[in-house]
Amino acid sequence: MILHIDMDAFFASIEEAKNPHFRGRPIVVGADPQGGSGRGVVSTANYEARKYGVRSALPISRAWQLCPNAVFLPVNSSLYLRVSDAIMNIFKKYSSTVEQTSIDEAYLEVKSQLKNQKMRIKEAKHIAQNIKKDIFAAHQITCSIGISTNTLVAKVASDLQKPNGLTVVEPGKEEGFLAPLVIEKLPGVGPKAAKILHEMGVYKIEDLQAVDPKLLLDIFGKRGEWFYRAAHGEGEDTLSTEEVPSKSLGEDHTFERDTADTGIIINKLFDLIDGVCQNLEGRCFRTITVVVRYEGFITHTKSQTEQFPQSIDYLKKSALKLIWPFLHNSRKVRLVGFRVSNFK
Ligand code: TTP
Ligand code: MG
Repeated sequence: MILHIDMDAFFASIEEAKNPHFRGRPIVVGADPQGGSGRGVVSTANYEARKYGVRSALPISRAWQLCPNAVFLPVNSSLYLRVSDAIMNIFKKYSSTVEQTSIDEAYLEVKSQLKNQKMRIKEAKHIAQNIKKDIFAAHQITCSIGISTNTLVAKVASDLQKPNGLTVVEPGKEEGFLAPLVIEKLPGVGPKAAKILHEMGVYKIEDLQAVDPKLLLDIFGKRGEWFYRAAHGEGEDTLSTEEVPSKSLGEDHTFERDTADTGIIINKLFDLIDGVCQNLEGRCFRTITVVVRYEGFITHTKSQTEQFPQSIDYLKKSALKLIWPFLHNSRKVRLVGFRVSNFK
C-alpha cells in the first residue's frame, strides 16, 4: 500500500502551535501587509482564514482587505524546515521507503507480510493513525493522509478530507473513487487543460473516463495519454527514493516601491547573484537567466548558455549584459530575479 501524507496549512499550523494564544484566530503567513499596502503574497493561511477567501499566492494586500482581523506573520523558513525534517524522520520510523515531494508532503510505501487484503488495508490504516498521533504529540499539528495501491490515487485521496483527514481507497475501487470528482482534482490537470476539457463537455473524472483515448492523444499529445490512464486510476505502485537533483536554483526580490533607478536594480541583482552562488555548493551550470518584472506584472526573462567559469565577477558581468536592454527606458521595475540552470 502507498500512503500520501500532506500537512494541513503547514506554515500556519506551526505558527499556531508555537503561539497557542493564536488558536481559533485566522492566521496568514506571508509578506508584510503594511496596513494594506504590502506588495508580496500569502504563503499560506490556516483554515480559519480560508473561510474569508484567503489562500496561498493571493496578494497580501487582498488578504488584508478580506480578513483585517487575521494575525499576519512573516515566513520563518528555518523553523519550518526544521519541523519538516523532524516529520520526515517520523515517517522513516514506519517505512524504509519514503519519497519526500515537498516541504510538507511525502509518499510512504508500506510493505506487508500479510496475505489477506482486508488485513493489509487495516494495517496501513493503523500506521496512518499512529503517524498522525506521533506528529501531533511532537508538534501539535495535523496532517491528511490518503491510502491506495498507487501514488496518484493516494495523492487525490489525501486532499479529499482536509484538514486532519484519512481516506482509504480499497484495491480495485480506484476508478470508482475518482469518477464523481471534478477533473481539477486530478494532478496534472491545470487551468489551461481544464478549460479545453470543459469545452469538450468534460467536467468530472467520469466524463474523462468516457473520452476516446485517441481524441485525448490528438488534443494533448503525450499528456492526453496520461490523463486517460490517471482518470482510470492508474499510477505508480513503487516509489522513487533517489534524490532528484534540482533543475534550477534562483532568487528574486520584489522592491518595496517600483523603481526605475538602475543603480538600485543592479545592486539588488548583484545581491541575488551572491545569494545564489552561496547555495551552489560547487555545482557547475551552463545557463543563467535574469528576470525583470515591470509595474503591471509584465515580465521578461533573458538567458545565456555557455560554459560558465566559477567566477562571481564573470557572472555579474554576464547578468548585467542580459538586464541592460530592460533598463534605461524609464519603465519602473517591480521585481528582479536571477537563476542558474542546466546543471552538469
Ligand atoms: P501546501 O501543502 O500546498 O499547503 P498547506 O500545507 O499550507 O495547506 P493544505 O492544508 O491545503 O495542504 O503547501 C505547503 C506549504 O508550502 C505551505 O504551508 C506554505 C508553502 N507554500 C507557499 O509558500 N506558497 C504557495 O503558493 C504554496 C501553495 C505553498
Ligand atoms: Mg499541506
